[in-house]
Amino acid sequence: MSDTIRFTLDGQEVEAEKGMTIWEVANGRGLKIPHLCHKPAPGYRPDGNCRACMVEIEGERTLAASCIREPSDGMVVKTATARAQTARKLVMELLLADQPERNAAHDKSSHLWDMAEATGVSESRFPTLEAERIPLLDDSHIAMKVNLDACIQCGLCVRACREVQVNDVIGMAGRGHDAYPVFDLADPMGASTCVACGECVQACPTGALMPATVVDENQVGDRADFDKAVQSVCPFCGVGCQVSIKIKDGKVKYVEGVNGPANEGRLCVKGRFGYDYIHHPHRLTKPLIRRKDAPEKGLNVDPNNPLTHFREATWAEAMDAAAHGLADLRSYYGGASVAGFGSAKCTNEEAYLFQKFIRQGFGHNNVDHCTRLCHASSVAALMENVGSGAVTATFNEIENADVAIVIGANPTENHPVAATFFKQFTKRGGQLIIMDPRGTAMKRHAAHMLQFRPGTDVALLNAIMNVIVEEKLYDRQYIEGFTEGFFEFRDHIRAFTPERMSELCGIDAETIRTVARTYARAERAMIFWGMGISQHIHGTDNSRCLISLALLCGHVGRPGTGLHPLRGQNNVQGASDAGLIPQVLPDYQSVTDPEVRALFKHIWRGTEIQATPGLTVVEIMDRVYRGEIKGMYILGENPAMSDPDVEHARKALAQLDHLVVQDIFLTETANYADVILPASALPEKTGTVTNTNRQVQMARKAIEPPGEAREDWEIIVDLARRIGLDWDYDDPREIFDEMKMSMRSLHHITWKRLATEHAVTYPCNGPDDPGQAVVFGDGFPRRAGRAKFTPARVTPPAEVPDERFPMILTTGRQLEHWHTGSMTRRATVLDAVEPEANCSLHPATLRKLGVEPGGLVRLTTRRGSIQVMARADRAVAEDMVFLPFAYVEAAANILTNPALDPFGKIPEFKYSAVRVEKVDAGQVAAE
Ligand SMILES: Nc1nc2c(c(=O)[nH]1)N[C@H]1C(S)=C(S)[C@@H](COP(=O)(O)OP(=O)(O)OC[C@H]3O[C@@H](n4cnc5c(=O)[nH]c(N)nc54)[C@H](O)[C@@H]3O)O[C@H]1N2
Ligand SMILES: Nc1nc2c(c(=O)[nH]1)N[C@H]1C(S)=C(S)[C@@H](COP(=O)(O)OP(=O)(O)OC[C@H]3O[C@@H](n4cnc5c(=O)[nH]c(N)nc54)[C@H](O)[C@@H]3O)O[C@H]1N2
Ligand SMILES: [Mo]
Repeated sequence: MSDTIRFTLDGQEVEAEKGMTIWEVANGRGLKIPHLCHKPAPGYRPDGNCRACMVEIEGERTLAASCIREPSDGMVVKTATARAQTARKLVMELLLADQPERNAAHDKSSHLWDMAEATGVSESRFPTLEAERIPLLDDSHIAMKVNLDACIQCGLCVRACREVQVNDVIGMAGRGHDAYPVFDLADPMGASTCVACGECVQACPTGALMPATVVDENQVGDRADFDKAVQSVCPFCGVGCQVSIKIKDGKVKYVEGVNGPANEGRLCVKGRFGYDYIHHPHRLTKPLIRRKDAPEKGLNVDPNNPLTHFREATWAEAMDAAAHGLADLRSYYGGASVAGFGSAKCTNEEAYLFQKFIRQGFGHNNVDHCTRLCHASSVAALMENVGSGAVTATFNEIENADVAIVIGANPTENHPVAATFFKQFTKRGGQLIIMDPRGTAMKRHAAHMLQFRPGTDVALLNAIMNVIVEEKLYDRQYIEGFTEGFFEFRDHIRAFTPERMSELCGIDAETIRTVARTYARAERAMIFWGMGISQHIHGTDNSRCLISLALLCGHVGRPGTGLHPLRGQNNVQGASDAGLIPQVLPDYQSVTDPEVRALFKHIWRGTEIQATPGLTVVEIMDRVYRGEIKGMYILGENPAMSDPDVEHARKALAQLDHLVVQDIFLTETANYADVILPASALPEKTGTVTNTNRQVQMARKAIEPPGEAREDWEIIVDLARRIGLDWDYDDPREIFDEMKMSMRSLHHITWKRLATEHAVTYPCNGPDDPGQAVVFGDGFPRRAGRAKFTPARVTPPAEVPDERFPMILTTGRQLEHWHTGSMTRRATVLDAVEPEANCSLHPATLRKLGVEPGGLVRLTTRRGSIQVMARADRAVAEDMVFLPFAYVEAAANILTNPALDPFGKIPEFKYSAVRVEKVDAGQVAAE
């Protein structure tokens, strides 16, 4: 049977792929058939309910909805007959009869009005139906306004919510013409379980659902009323959603998802509604220098009035102070007295410049960034065993998988758009296996939920691999062809029987066996992981197990298979690629390799690169604490909140002779600065960023930075010149071109391509190749092309519960907040949804403690103590507390353990022994 169909469309013989609809074929040929309930965007199934797209098919009595009708061989289709046009007009008129007048419309430029025009209808002959039959305004949600008088029952919001984002909140109540969308059973939107991804708002063709920022108090608005729309990349997480930022009067009016390779048009609450942090009055708009008469350094600066501690300065003055401070330390104590933390929130070009600034300017490699606190251990294990630190397949490859493991990650909150693809995978029958000590929202979609004991990943994973080895479920051919170390590994794994490991991890042996068989027998399977794997003193061992598991079963290198550590920050992949890592130069080229150093010496005009790997984040902080490092340059990081045992980090920061902080806000870290340089947020600058999928994308300037704030790259270049470097970049493009000289990963990726194509995945094999979604199908970038099995032993956490600290503290994230809160606590919608510092405990634990949900508890570890509101959450194990780290008033990192993984040097954020106590109202007043 042929895969093409031939039929006649408006008198022309046309060819179409099988499975296409008449509407698609027509649209592809430039014929505009009106459509309302049909959204030609990825993920949206045509529904054929509105009849706005009817066409005539020869020999058929009734007209056909072209959005769902597939042509057949020999069919004769006419899109513009009088009959079809009259029918479409009638549909439109009936719909308009019920609409608010156009000049009072919720969205004057709605798709509905466009389509009415296209159909040749401007008003309706029909009387307006009684307005009372449906609930009208629902303004209970801070981000979205619901005006059901404009609803045409097209069901797009339901498909958006249920099928695209798979949040299952919106449904239709009532029947026929009286049907209308409801949230959960019939809650106001604001009281429902809606996670505010706004997909429904983006899908709604009439303005019945609108971004709150677009409509006025009378619910009148116009989505097309903006000065410009700029295509860029979301500034929050590593998914790298492409966005269109609509700017009006110099401010972000609203944001829409664009069909980028990662997000396919989707966004989450932060990416859609979280941008007004860039307009917050706390934005730094002028350089600041610490006053000579300032009080002691510490967390005591009021962001509304920083002038008690700092004075405003001109750029020239501030840059001089910043540069002299660093250069003086260099000449007095030597280059090693200065270290730098770069940023995974800035662009690739900025990351590259920053590491070059430290390496070239100070002659050593003591430059690092938040990757150290993040996937450092995963990357260590991947480099060791696979030969590359990046993902082997994009997360979108889950589309081709039968089985997927998500372990130690909570994508519905932390990679919400990736999560939509995971949920869709389960709807198609894919088997999702979740392994997490905490019940996550994804649990509902899982075939297996292994809620095991925290810190016992090696035990659980080794037991799974024991089953695969004992039952010979492994892929022998793959192991022979593509790996090394299997026999030692097999001998090692024999001791880890499900029965023995079950005692450690708390999952019964039979479940372990079932899961092992499910993964091993899958035709194609993927593994996704996050901080629950990496942030342990055995984080590298945890990742080694995941790698071995995939290798055993040959689940790497083919579509629908792979290893995917979900990268966190919007540009942590790119910052790492660009060399913001103490052991390696750009593209993970080791500083210990003389050839590599020679290459950079050449590109950097004679600079000698130090051959010793530099110090990592926590190691740098320790040296600062000991007084060995006396000056720091910190770009777009907030270690005074994000480092483990943060009181220690804060004391260290306070001791610095000279601290230069470059940020967009006066952060907790900037509180300790000597000079503060006001930078620009991502939507205020142009540059490239690389997401978790290895997709290099172009972020574009949508708006001017506030006041005198400057783009980060400009500030770094200026500072470099002032410490004596002969830098002469005038544009990020020149920096990108220099990066290409040493980075093979950027082969065939040019600035020009990114400017027009918006995204290219690396590795990229040619000027027309969009890049490789799946890698290592024909071997690994290691010796003899083979990946390696590295056995892992069970290691207990650095600190286990005892009598004084009987429970387990685990820290992490919430959907609405970003890390240390600097951005999201200043974003109106996000802060309104999640305004208060909180922790979560099992209801039974709360009862035992005598604490009502919403009451206060005190959490104490060996490092310190905080008070925080406690929520009841059955997802948390009875002996655990979950604490997000976004809140300065109850900073999680006062409590966390700085013990490090020996390979990745990552701290154990996910496990400390803690004491939880009730705080009485009287005590609060007294404290
Ligand atoms: N909303 C939001 N999204 C974010 C961020 C944010 O701050 N806010 N940050 C971004 C960044 S930089 C990162 S790195 C990612 C992080 O994304 P995730 O890795 O999803 O982040 P976490 O919430 O820290 O932890 C993930 C899970 O680890 C589980 N866990 C705890 N202990 C263990 C254990 O011993 N074993 C296992 N297997 N699991 C355990 C926790 O229960 C939790 O569900 O998110 C990114 N996305
Ligand atoms: N307890 C606990 N601690 C953790 C973790 C945990 O799970 N638990 N997770 C760790 C992980 S995975 C990570 S990645 C780290 C994150 O730690 P950090 O990177 O320190 O946290 P952020 O809050 O993201 O800091 C980014 C800073 O950059 C600023 N910024 C944003 N955009 C720009 C820009 O364009 N230019 C400039 N110059 N500045 C900008 C923001 O205002 C903010 O101050 O936290 C780690 N700490
Ligand atoms: Mo991270």
